[in-house]
Formats: sequence, C-alpha cells, structure tokens
Amino acid sequence: MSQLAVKTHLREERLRHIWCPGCGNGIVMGAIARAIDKLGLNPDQTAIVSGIGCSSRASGYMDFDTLHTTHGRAIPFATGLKLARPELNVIVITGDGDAAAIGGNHLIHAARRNIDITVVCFNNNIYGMTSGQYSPLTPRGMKATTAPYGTIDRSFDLCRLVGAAGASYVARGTAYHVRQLINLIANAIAKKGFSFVEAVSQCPTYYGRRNHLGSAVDMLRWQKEHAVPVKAAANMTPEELEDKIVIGELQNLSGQPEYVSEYYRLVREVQHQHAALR
Ligand SMILES: Cc1ncc(C[n+]2csc(CCOP(=O)(O)OP(=O)(O)O)c2C)c(N)n1
Ligand code: SF4
Repeated sequence: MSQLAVKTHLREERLRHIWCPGCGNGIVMGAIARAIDKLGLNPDQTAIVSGIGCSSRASGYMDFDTLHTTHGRAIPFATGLKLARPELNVIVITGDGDAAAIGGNHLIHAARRNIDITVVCFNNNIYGMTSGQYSPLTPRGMKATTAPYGTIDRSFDLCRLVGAAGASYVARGTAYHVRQLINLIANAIAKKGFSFVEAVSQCPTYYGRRNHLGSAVDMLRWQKEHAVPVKAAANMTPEELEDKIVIGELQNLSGQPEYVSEYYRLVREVQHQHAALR
C-alpha cells in the first residue's frame, strides 16, 4: 500500500497488525482502502462494519467510523446504519465463516432486499481465528480441524447464491490479482443496490498447513494458476471449471428497486396520505 493510503486510511497507532506472516487479509484490506481512494470517497461519510474473525479485525485498523460487531451479524448492523443514515457509504468486511455459516441468512436477505451496502467477503476457505474449522466455503475433500479426513460437505458458490437472491452487483477476485480486486471493489461500492465481492485469500497457517499447500507464495501462485476470467469460463465445461476460480464481474443489474429508497418512498407516501386525511 502506498504511504499516502496508509496515512489516510489506516490507524497507524493500531499497527503492527496481528495477522500471521503471509496472510492475505492485509492485501484485501489494502484493496478496500485503495478502492475508497480511487472513488475519492469522503472518509467522514464512509463506515466500515465487520463481524468476528481474523479478517474482521480489519475494521480496527481502518481509519473510518467503524463497527466491530458480533460473529455473523455485521450485515444486520450495517442494514440498521444504512437505513438510519442513507447518505453514508456502508462497507461490510466479513469472513467466509462469518458470511456463509452463522451469518448466511443475513447475507441472503440483504441481497434479496437489494439494500445499498457493499459486502467484501475475505474467503480463505476456513475459520482462521478459531484455528481451522471447516466453513461452508471449504472445498469438498479438503482438511480442517473438524474434518481431519477431508470434508464431505459440498461447498457453496457464494457469488451464485447472492446473485440468485437478487444482488445488483456480484464479483469475485483474488489476493493475487490485486489490481483487478481494487477495481471490482470500487465498482461494487459505486453501484447502487446490494453489492458483493468475494475476495479469495490465503490462510497459510491453518488452511495451508493442514492441507500441505506450501508457503503463502505457493498459495498465491495457486490463485494465479487456477483463476479463469469470466469470459474464458463461458466457453469451458463444468468439469474443466471444477478446481478453478472464476474471477471478474459475475452480475451487474440495473434498475432493481433498492431497499432504502423504497423505504423512504413509502414513508413519504404514508405521511402524505395522513396529511390529506387531517
Ligand atoms: C456467536 C459466536 N459463535 C462462535 C464464535 C467463535 N468464532 C469467532 S471467529 C469464528 C470463525 C471465523 O471464521 P471466518 O469468518 O471464516 O473468518 P477468518 O477468521 O477466517 O477470517 C468463530 C466460529 C463467536 N465469536 N461468536
Ligand atoms: S490464522 Fe490464517 S486468516 Fe488468521 S491471521 Fe493467520 S493466516 Fe490469516
């Protein structure tokens, strides 16, 4: 991250961070800060809301008005904040466990409502903070402390889930493809309606070590070698895509009703009707 972005968007007094060497969280947090820079957002009009997890610690390091909430509940907090203060840019930072397990229903319903917030899911395929239990995004067959012989669960494609639920904007990037990730997050923030970015990231400590994936650099190389741009993926078979990560913009809808606007439109209508009755 440039010195300028560190000075303007991180709480230097909270650094050094507590993430393990090689963790992808810093890269994804940096991408969010750069996306905010790119859009020239007013920091006083920008709020970061996170759940609980290694990734969710990012809200403590970012110099905005921030809410570090409870596990899985960042989206309900963000929903309340956005409804009360519609002028704010509200960005949610969440892990794959936080977003897809304990917070899974909140994610689906926020997408269904198409509320104008941006969710960035740091997907490291594992519960990092609690030392490596499998999450709904751990690929089938991979090991975790709670799946020592490999998980038999099928994993979610969270982007498809959120897209099907009605999100205006859905994208996936990786910590390796950081320039693209910055652009995807910027597009997501700029989009009116619910926007979701899955940022595939590496946890060398618990996911990497248990699955013998090598160093953080090896895990980044894996991201590079397994990422397929959306356009190329369109010409590939499901079998060919099995162990690939499709990256880029996956859904970009316009003209969908947005929840906060709909809510205040209704309030105005009801107030108008009551005034007419007086
Ligand atoms: C209600 C509740 N249940 C469980 C926990 C324990 N807990 C803390 S973080 C976490 C999982 C974090 O995993 P993830 O969201 O994937 O984030 P990561 O640490 O990998 O970034 C769990 C289960 C908690 N803090 N609160
Ligand atoms: S446990 Fe994993 S996710 Fe947590 S800080 Fe360490 S490398 Fe990152």
